[in-house]
Amino acid sequence: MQTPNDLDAFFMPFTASRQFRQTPRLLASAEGMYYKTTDGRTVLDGTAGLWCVNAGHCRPEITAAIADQLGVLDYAPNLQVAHPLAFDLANRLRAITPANLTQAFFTNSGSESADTAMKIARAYFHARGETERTILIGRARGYHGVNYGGISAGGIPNNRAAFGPLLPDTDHLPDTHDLARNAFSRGQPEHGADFADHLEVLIDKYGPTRIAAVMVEPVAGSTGVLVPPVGYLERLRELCTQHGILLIFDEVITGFGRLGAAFGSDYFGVTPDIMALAKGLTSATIPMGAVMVSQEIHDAFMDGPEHLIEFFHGYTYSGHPAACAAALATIDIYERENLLTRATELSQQWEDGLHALADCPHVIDIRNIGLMGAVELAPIDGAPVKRAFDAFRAAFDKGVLIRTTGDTIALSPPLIITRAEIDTLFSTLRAVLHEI
Ligand code: PXG
Ligand code: PLP
Repeated sequence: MQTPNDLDAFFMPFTASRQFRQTPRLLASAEGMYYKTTDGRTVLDGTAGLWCVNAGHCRPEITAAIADQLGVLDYAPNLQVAHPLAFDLANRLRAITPANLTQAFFTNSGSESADTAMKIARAYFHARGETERTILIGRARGYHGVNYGGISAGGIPNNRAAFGPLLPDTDHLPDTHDLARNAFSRGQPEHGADFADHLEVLIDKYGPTRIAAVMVEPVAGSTGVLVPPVGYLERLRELCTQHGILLIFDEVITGFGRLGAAFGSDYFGVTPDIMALAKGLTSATIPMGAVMVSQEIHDAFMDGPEHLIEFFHGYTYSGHPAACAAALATIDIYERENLLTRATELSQQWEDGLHALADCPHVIDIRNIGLMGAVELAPIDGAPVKRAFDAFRAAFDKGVLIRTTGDTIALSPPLIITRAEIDTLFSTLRAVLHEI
């Protein structure tokens, strides 16, 4: 593959693009745990692409399923007509997600899943005649994609600052990051279940009948792997149930084995009313997301004359045949290779290897859960973000892809990673931290 000689026409997502165009990093191909660059170098994928290539790259069973499907039925709408694979996939998801989640709505990304989840929550209360319940509560440092619902409920300042006014009737819980009490926790931090109690402050502020839903990531990923304190998610669930508020888990990252259980909900033993999925659903081969809802939520829509549309929402590509084929083949691999629980076997080595970096320069916190990890660095005075970005570039030059957010390095390899590759990942990171 030729390196493009004019990089100007592509308006790049979330990129320091002027810097990028001076020293482009271009990926040409991938297999298993590795990318190959356009200049022929091999790069170990420490981030599963963007937290999404859970089954590893270019798995022949998935790519063949997609190719075969495209040769048989390239596209069919699922509006008023439909195709069988969408039902097959919905049934498959019903079987592997928590038992109370029974219907799947299909989207094309995590952003669409997050916005769809919020729309379902509001429309559910609308259908029940509780028309005052419109407020959507997210969390500081939460990431729910980049559409207007997602950035309104989300809590990442840079993703919100330039785009206002945002959606009204949104508010936020505080984030659970507490360096003073919890730095260098292994797994779930001990302190901070009480951060959930802030929901009571919001219920007091708005009144008991105004809040429709609380949406959180079970583990906040994009903001730098914030692991929920022991008891926190349980407390949120309890308060939501007590006050008639729907609990939405955004499992776009934590779904499909990232923590060592099929879903974060299974890992923590806390069940939401609505679950947003994407990324690992197709191991990122074809863009696809899904929103799982409970029978009760689904049934609230099944009212009125039978010839009328029940939910005025949907995408041209909801349940696209190639995406359904990709998802079904991906779930086959997850089940055949026990990938959804594989992180459990590797998590002790992962935790030990990661926390061994605590003696490296600049490190102020290390966090881990399942096959997610974060190394938080002290910012350079007057130049926040630069230190982690220097680490990213140095790691790439040494043949390892990591992800950075703020001054935190985030890691989330494909679930097929070997023990030797985990060692390589951390020894490279050690060298990087001593070099920058
Ligand atoms: N919810 C969560 C929890 C996510 O992590 C989305 C929604 C949005 O998904 P889409 O498919 O619309 O991107 C995400 C996506 C990063 C990074 O730097 C993370 C994501 C996307 C881009 C960058 O960590 N997560
Ligand atoms: N914009 C226009 C003009 C459209 O006609 C449509 C869909 O028909 C959309 C946006 C939405 O596109 P999608 O369904 O792919 O999200």
